[in-house]
Amino acid sequence: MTTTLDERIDAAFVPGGRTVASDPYPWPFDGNLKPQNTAIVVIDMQVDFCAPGGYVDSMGYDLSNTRAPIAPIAKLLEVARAKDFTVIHTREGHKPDLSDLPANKRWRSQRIGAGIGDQGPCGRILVRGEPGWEIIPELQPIAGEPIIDKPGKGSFLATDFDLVLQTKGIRNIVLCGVTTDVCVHTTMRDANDRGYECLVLSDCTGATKLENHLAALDMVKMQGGVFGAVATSDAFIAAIA
Ligand code: C5J
Repeated sequence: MTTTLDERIDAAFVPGGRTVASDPYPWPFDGNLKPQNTAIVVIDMQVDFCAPGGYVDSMGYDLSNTRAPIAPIAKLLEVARAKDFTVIHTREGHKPDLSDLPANKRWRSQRIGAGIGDQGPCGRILVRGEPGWEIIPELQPIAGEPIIDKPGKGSFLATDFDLVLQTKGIRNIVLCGVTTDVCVHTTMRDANDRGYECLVLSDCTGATKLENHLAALDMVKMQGGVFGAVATSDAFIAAIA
């Protein structure tokens, strides 16, 4: 039996369901928010992006922008873990032989004085196994939380991210981490195209420049929520409490 799109939307709707106070619509669209179908995805909270001596620091950017989400994410994870939500972490990094590092990515980073694969204060920049590639101590994964190692900006390319989400029955994704305009956005856009319902937490994300963070949040909200919705972590916590 075939069903129309309207019938599928009606069927997905949970009467009296749970939503987060978010912009531009109460998220998720159908009120179907449960620990069993929702993952908190923490993108690239690594030394290279958030700590002194890492990649972002070597490029000369103000670390306060990428460190701002640390405390809100820590608080969110405490609540989400207590409520049995799935938590997934990602790490951007390349193989030690750099066989998965595109030549243009290396060239551009060398040009700005932070060559990916080159030696820096925290080991070889964005190379798997190096101190700079590790997740920061404040946001260490706990036992059982999947870690997705990705060579690119998005979390789906050359990883088993989609398989992990599908296997766990996840259809809502709550995005945290850095950087809002690069890896968070690339992951969100790809997830959105695949039909995942995305929520970006404004205080749990950060970019290398505040204006870019704000612009990236704004982009989500265009066209009625072209990529999903934006909320604060307090709003999300209130909805799941
Ligand atoms: C970047 C990321 N900005 N995690 N990576 O190169 O956003």
